[in-house]
Amino acid sequence: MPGLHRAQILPEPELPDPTQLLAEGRRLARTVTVGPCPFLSAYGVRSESEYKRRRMAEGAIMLHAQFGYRSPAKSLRAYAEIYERVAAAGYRVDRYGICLDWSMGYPAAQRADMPRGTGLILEEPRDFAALTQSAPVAPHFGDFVIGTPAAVENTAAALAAGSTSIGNLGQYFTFRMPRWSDDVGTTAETIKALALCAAQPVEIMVHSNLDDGFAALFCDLACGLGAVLIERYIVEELIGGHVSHCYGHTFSEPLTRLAFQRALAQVTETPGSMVYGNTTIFCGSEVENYANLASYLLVDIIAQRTRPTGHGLNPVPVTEAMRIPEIDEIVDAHLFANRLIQRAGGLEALFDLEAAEVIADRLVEAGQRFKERVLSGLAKGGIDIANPFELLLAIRRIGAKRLEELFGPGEPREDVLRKRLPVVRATTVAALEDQGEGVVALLDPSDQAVIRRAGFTACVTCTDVHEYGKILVETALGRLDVEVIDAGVSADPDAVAERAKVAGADFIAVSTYNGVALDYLQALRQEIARVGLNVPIFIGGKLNQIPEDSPSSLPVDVSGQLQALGAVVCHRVEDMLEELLEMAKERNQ
Ligand code: B12
Repeated sequence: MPGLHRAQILPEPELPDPTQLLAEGRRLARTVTVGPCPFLSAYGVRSESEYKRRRMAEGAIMLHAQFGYRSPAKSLRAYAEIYERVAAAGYRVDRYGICLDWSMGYPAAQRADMPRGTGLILEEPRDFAALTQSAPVAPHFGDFVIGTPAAVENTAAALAAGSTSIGNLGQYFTFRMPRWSDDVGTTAETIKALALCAAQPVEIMVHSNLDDGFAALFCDLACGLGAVLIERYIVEELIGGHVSHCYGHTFSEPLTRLAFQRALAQVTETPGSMVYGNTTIFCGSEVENYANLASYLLVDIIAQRTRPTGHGLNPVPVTEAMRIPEIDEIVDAHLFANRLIQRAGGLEALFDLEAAEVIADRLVEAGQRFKERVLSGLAKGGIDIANPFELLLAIRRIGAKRLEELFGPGEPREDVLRKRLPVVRATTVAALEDQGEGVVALLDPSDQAVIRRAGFTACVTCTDVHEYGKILVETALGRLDVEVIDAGVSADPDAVAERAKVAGADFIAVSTYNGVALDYLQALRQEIARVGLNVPIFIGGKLNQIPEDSPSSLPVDVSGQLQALGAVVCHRVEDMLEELLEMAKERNQ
């Protein structure tokens, strides 16, 4: 097996000393502690994990609501109103996941000049506290806190606001802040923040959303469970904290969704933060999305009833694939979920739950092998696996695809993705590949041949962590013998332009989701002009942005403006293929 070499992964002659970073985080814990909030006082608990354990013992199913509007006033209203309206109907919201904007990952002092997305921006620590004072619901600061350049300041603000569930370690591995290349600094801040949590006198759940991290990109679900074990090793064994895992976005297959929960129950005692809604199955029809919602919630209800793991259930509003859900829509989803919990009583007797246990055992066994192979492979390559700094940075730099290729527990097989037969097949990446092939198959074979003959080179990229659109585009182009130059994920416009220039690309394909479409395209056009390139740009994904002067603070569609700037706007991959066919006909003449 080809190995890894330190010089390629960590070429720096010197890296920060983890002992000092850990000491700094622990020192900070003398002054930064968990502040009061209505949730902790109303239930008489010191932390959310204490509350979760109590509710698990009572056999209660907990519920999670997710929101974070650009307008702080609207977010404050949501914090109070969702709780009140759900309570008025006789139900309870246990926790709120606060959807901070991704620009919150920049240190506050540098944030003003950086790009921003569509979520909530809290300027001061007191803004964190104002939010959590609005209702007795557990505040979960699950994104853009731990794992970012602003990890320490955001963790301190979250703790002081009474939050005892803070993330997102998953994001550390995959997310790169635009215009921020200092991964050494980001890792140092992450270690300090982890130590600050670990040194608290109460249990802080370091939240990791596996789908935000590598799990969404593995082809073998066993690697996802292996990631849990590796994160436990780093946070619990090396740093002395507690890590709490969230899964769900991409877990569309009922049996493996249930099996993964069972596997988590086998390998961890820390309650789970939440099980996320299966957002990837949501479509453009609200009515049909009620069926989607019920399909995954039922699995999660049965999972918690028969083996409580503390995960809050997340009823995703039926409008989520179309827009950022409104307060009313979040309340509706909760009323639906609570009624479903009542109606699902006794349903478990109809299922063969043992089938999930069998898969869970396979996940645990193969996940452990993945963890051991990763750690021993890194050690052989010269990485100090007792040093959390080196381990975190090395894993982040190697990335999901290579880790799986090198250390996946499946049998080697040349003809499959990642060159290994998955122990338990993860469905998302495989489904995208099938979808890509399907799109190409819709083209007339003679048109396919025309595109193949043109011998195009494409530079493909995405502007943020959302990588599925990019994978889909790459698959379709690959099937048409277009040479794909991978300009990476969360790629800055200048790097994309350089890459396209060096590769002699005939066109650039951009997938974008984080509400930056217009700014990104403008910057990319400037950069390709700077390097002296004049090629078409195809752009697809979520083509929206919050206008500078918007009173509503909601993103609006910018397709028309993108088109006016000369981009080929693609609502489907087919739109790009039609245009490529015309380009190919011209070239082949
Ligand atoms: C999957 C998903 C994720 C996954 C991504 C996993 C991964 N590694 O890729 C995870 C869980 C990580 C994630 C995280 C977040 N997400 Co998200 N996510 C989604 C979701 C559910 C699906 C998007 C997707 O990948 N679809 C699959 C693609 C293949 O299908 P499609 O989108 O329909 O695309 C079609 C075309 O557009 C075309 N296409 C796409 N790109 C391109 C490019 C070209 C060149 C061409 C030709 C065609 C093309 O191909 C498809 C088929 O025709 C959407 C909601 C939704 N249902 O759309 C939210 C959504 C995109 N996310 C959103 C947000 C806000 C986030 C977060 C910022 C939330 C947070 N605060 O943490 C984080 C981002 C974190 C970060 N680090 O940036 C918002 C964006 C809001 C906006 N812009 O208005 C959305 C819309 C949800 C919502 N309604 O609020 N997310």
